[in-house]
Amino acid sequence: MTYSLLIGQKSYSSWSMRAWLSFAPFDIAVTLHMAEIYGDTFRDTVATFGGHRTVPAVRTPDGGLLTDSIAIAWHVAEAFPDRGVLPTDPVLRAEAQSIIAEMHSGFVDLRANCQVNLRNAWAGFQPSDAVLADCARAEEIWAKALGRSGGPFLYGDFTLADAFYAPVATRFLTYGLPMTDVSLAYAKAITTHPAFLDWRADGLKETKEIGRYDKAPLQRIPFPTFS
Ligand SMILES: N[C@@H](CCC(=O)N[C@@H](CS)C(=O)NCC(=O)O)C(=O)O
Repeated sequence: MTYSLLIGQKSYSSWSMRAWLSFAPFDIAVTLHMAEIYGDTFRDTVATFGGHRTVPAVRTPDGGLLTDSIAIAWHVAEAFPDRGVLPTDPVLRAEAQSIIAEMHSGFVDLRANCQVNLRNAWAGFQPSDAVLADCARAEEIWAKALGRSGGPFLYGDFTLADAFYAPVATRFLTYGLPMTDVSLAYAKAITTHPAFLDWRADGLKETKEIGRYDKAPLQRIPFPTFS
């Protein structure tokens, strides 16, 4: 038995991306199941899986149920202590746990105004002061961690902290939000990680757009990619 993970559309579901990146980069086998967020069958699909109203949800091999992304992350950290999912140094580990929790409960204005979209970017987006304040806090967190680790990820190798900040980094790219060179290098590291590339490639095969995430009359431009 492996883990079962219920996700939303890969182009759009930021919380699902976090859950996927809590397994795949650490070589933890997981079977994916799809529920179409904002689709007619969403509630029923989630309920049939055993979840509660939202994705992601995880069924563990021994029958446990996790219905929130931070619970999934903490479970992975507990169940796989030798996979480098969190820093081993106790001080860095505490910091990583703190910034994961901050991401999970915060960045409200960035999340509300800049929905994840891996299909395309938008030209001409004008961020509010509240969005810019969230961006500044993300960049502050990244600059501190990357300055210490030397990158490419927050604690050197990819950890759960990167899983949680991945959809923050992609929002900078989708909305052309101003970013420092350090943040851009981090966004490049995230979006060229093999687990992210697999996720996005699958997302690009999804045909249906989510109308409420459409930013018209802003112009669609290609989502930035890096080699
Ligand atoms: N706090 C939850 C949030 C999950 C969440 O809001 N998921 C969105 C998809 S990205 C969802 O299921 N939306 C559908 C809905 O609310 O009906 C978590 O961390 O897992």
